[in-house]
Amino acid sequence: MKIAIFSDTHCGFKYGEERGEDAFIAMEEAMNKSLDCDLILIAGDMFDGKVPKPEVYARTAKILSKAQNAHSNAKLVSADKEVSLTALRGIPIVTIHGTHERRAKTMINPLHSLESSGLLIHLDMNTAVFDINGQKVAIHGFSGVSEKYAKETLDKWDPKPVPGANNIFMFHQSVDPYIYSPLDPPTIKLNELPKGFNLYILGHIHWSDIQDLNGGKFLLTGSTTPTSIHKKEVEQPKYIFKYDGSNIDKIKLEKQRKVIIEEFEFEAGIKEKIYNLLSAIPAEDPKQIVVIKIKGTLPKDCTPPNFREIEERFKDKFILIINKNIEEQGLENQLELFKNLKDNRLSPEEQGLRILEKQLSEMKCGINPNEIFDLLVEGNSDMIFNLLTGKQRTLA
Ligand SMILES: [Mn+2]
Repeated sequence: MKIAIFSDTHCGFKYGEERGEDAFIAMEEAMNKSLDCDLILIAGDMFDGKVPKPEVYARTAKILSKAQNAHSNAKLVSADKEVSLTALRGIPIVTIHGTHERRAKTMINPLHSLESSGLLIHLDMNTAVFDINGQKVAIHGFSGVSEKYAKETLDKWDPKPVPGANNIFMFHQSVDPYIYSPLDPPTIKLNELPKGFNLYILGHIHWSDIQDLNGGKFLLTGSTTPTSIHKKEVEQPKYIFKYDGSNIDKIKLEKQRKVIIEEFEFEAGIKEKIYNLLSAIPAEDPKQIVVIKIKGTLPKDCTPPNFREIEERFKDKFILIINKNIEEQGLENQLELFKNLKDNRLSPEEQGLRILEKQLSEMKCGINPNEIFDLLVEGNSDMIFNLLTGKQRTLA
């Protein structure tokens, strides 16, 4: 058997901007390199947003549809959900949704839409069993849930390996020690994952890793494209992976921009230092992404430095990202909300969810904030009002 695995393609990331094509280029390369496999597994965050633009949706769908014209030896044996025959044409694609696509349970997310279009199988606490050349493979998919509820949701589902099959557990969460944001701590630990699986596949974290776990393998896929750029992911290439039932092969993605991260302490003459560094790096095609991180404290009564000139001067040579993390003296106690957003890059949605959680718990309200938050975001406030006032008892 040959199973292709990748994750976090983030289609739609910076769509319409200079880096807007990168996610599609990487996903197309990942897909082309997967076309000699029997199954393709995508571990979440295929899209960068919950409601992708029709342009983004169409381009992603077109890339996925390549699998339907390729050959596969995989035959569906059973599934605990309805699977359309169309999704089984060519190489079946099995996915879960990630943090970026997650919407309230009662809503349609973009993976549901792709499944309705017959392009893939979307697992949300579901298991699909395939036969590949007489060998059984069971894919158990745990789509992304809010970190706070991950452990209790997983315990409740309690997936069990299918006897006689090669069992793959695919999920998209922070798992101790693989943590995306310290502000959003995981409730699942690596050594507490359900036992008895041959392969554990984790998306979500954008750098990759492979280790032994529970007598099988653990694969952290990493992303196919950099979004918010972590130092760790810059140190390694981007990959897709191929699993033969026991071993994992790494296949490097070639069509990547080079990413350079340089850190500076805020001090006199900093602009000149940055200017000299940027002048010394030779230009490349495609343009490199250069991330300049500036740390330090700005003396009182000193105007914050302006890097517009530098950005303007090098905009044709690099994609330049200047992160100014300079604190002004006396302003250390910045608003917590602002600081959290800035330092941890929590989306406004995650931040909003946190506020709602806090308010509901102060009200001693038993409603799961995670379930109603997306309804609120979508403007479904009447239903929420009725729920909170007791006029309505269930979400349906
Ligand atoms: Mn992601």
